[in-house]
Amino acid sequence: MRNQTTRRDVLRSGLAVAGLSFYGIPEWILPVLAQGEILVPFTDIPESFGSGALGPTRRVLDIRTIREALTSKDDFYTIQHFDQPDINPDTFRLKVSGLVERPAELSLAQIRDLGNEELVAGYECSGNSPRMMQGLASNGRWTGVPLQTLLNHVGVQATAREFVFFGADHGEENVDFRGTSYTVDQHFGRSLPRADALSTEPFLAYALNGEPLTREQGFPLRLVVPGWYGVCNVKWLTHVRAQEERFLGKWQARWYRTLWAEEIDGKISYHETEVGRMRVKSVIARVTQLNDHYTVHGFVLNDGTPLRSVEVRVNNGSWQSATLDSATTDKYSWKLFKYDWNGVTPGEHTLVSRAIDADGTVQPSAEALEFKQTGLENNAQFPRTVMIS
Ligand SMILES: Nc1nc2c(c(=O)[nH]1)N[C@H]1C(S)=C(S)[C@@H](COP(=O)(O)O)O[C@H]1N2
Ligand SMILES: [Mo]
Repeated sequence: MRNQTTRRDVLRSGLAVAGLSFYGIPEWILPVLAQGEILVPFTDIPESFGSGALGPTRRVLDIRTIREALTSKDDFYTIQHFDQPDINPDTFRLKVSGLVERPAELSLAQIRDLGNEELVAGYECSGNSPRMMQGLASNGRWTGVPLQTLLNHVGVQATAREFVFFGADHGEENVDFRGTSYTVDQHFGRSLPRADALSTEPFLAYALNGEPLTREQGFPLRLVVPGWYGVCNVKWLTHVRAQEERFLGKWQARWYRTLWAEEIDGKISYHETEVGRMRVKSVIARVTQLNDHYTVHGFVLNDGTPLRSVEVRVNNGSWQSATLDSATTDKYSWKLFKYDWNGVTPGEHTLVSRAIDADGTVQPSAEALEFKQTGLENNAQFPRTVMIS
């Protein structure tokens, strides 16, 4: 018998689990406003939802409070899988091993001697979504050393194909192999292929916005891979290993994957991809009123491809151009935008934004993203509702 399940049913089935909450339910923090400015209330924020601290070591940014290019260290979202290790900076060493000419163990002072450069980069957790009111995203100015400088310092062998980055944090993990489960202690680890690792972009950061990293941000050293999802930015970085084999650790090969359905010749086929570069996403963060003037504010994150446009649409009208903030033009910074909302009438209104990059990639509508079966990498357009009184 032919399977009668429709394409839509197949696609929907994968979405069923996405409704589960996994971060808890804290309190909203009241956003700070400029003088005279009134925050127009969103009517789409579930009462059960909150931002701020999600327990001692996790934090969501209330995106209605985004006023400046950089997120302060105390607001910067934070998340990780194990406990936050407490690292003594005096005894800290970054180990570089494997297929390098001169394996090394570098102190913090030696790393600082390698370079003192700056990089503005924002990122979001690949699990960021409407459910989290898009608050697993932030933007910072990092100080540190390009990874390339470190790799030149130790000398990379020709056979090195994969570069693995381990954090000091670790815990018991199950590794399943054909019906047998091995419970072993593992460190958080992520990898980059040679071309990406040797590019000028990945960055070893020891400071955020001019101050040493806090413990939750990965003190004393972390990796920042600009344009990639948060998971790639290994915190408490203590070991870089160059190897020939592909790295198949849990956080690389299993936990951070996306299952896609694809229609080929009228048939659905499925494939899985790793979580890597950020998919272009714009988000409306707040709406303000100053006298009778209304402004829609938001941000865009992507893989660093220049943006062609950011657009806002009111009540299913036509897409209108928003203006990008000149304070956020760095390649990997998030881009803040504003839209002057004219002709506002009392009542409830729906606002949505979309970003289009220079390659013509358009931020998808939720419907266009139905081919994505699993919850990560949700860059769908995010309609917001506001009440004008
Ligand atoms: N060592 C280590 N680094 C890690 C993680 C982790 O669990 N351990 N979590 C990753 C994930 S999933 C995200 S979203 C970012 C969050 O970085 P932040 O806390 O600085 O915002 O850290 C990444 N780096
Ligand atoms: Mo994440």
